[in-house]
Amino acid sequence: MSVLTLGEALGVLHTGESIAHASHLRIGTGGSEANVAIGLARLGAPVAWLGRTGDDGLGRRVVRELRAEGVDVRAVVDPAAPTGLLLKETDGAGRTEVVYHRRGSAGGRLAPEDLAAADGVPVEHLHVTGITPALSASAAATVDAALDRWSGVPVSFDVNHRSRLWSGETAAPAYRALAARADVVFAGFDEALLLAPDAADPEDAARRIAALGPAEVVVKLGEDGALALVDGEVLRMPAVPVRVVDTVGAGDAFVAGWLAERVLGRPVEERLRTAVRAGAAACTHAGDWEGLPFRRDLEAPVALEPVRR
Ligand code: KDG
Repeated sequence: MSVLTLGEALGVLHTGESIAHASHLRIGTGGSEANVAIGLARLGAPVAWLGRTGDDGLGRRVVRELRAEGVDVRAVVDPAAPTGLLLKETDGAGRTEVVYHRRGSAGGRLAPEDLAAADGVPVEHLHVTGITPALSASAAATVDAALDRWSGVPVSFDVNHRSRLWSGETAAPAYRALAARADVVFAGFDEALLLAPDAADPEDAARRIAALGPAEVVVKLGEDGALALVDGEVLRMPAVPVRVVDTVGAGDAFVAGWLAERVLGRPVEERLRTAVRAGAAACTHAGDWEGLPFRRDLEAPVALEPVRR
C-alpha cells in the first residue's frame, strides 16, 4: 500500500546571496509534492509521486533524485515543454526570495489522462496541494479527477498558497472545495484565513475549516509550533529551536512527518511531534528536501511535550 502525491516537480537553482551578484548557483530539485514524497520515503512510508516532466536534463534529474530517495516515480514525459525551474536567493536581510520560471512548463500541463501512469500503484492515501490547481485548468482538472478516481481512500490537502501563482481571492473558493473533499487539511494561519476569513485565532480557524468536512485540520505556526484539531480535540506542540538556514521546504517536511505517522497507524500526538521535528530539520539545510529526517534521526528523544485542551 502506498501514498500517492500528485504535482509539479521543479529544478531548483539556489544561492545564499543575491542572485544579482552571485558567481555560482547550486542545483537541486523541489516541488512541494515531490518534497513530501521524499519525506515520506525517508520516514519509512511507501510512496509514489505522479507528475509531468520535460524531456530534458532537469526532468531526468528530478526523476533520478526521487528514485534515489526510494520514491516510486510515475512521471509522464512531455517532449513539448521544459521542466519548470525555481530560483532561490537570499537578500541582504537574510530573507529567502523565490522566483519561478515555470509558465508553460511540462508540470503545469498535467492532464487527467496522466493519472493512468499510476495504474498498478496500490494507493492507500492521496496527497494534493493548492499549488497544482493554480498551474492551469488541466492541472486543476487533474486534481479533481484524482479525487474522483481514488474517492475511497483518505485524502490530504496542503493549502500551500502561492501568491505568485494566483491571488488569495481567486484561490479561496478552490481551496474551500478541496478542503471539503479532504480528510486532512494542512495550512499556515495566514492560509487558514483564506478558508475561514472570520477566524479569531488558529484554533478557531481549525474549527471553521473542520466544519467544511475534514476530520483532521493541522495549522502550522512556524516558531510557535503547530496545532492539530482531530475529531474535535485540540493538541498543540511547541516548535523545536534550530539554527535556520532556509525555511523553504519546512512545510513539506511537516506534512510528510504527519502523514508518515498517520499511514503507519501512529497516534495523533506522535504525528504532530514527528511533523514538528521534521519541519525543524528541513530548516537547517539550504535545499528544499535535503535536510528532511530519516527515521533513525528521530530516535534521539527531544523534550517536546504536547498541550491538550
Ligand atoms: O514548499 C517548497 C516549494 O514551495 C518549492 O519546492 C516549490 O513547489 C513549489 C512551489 O510551487 O512553490
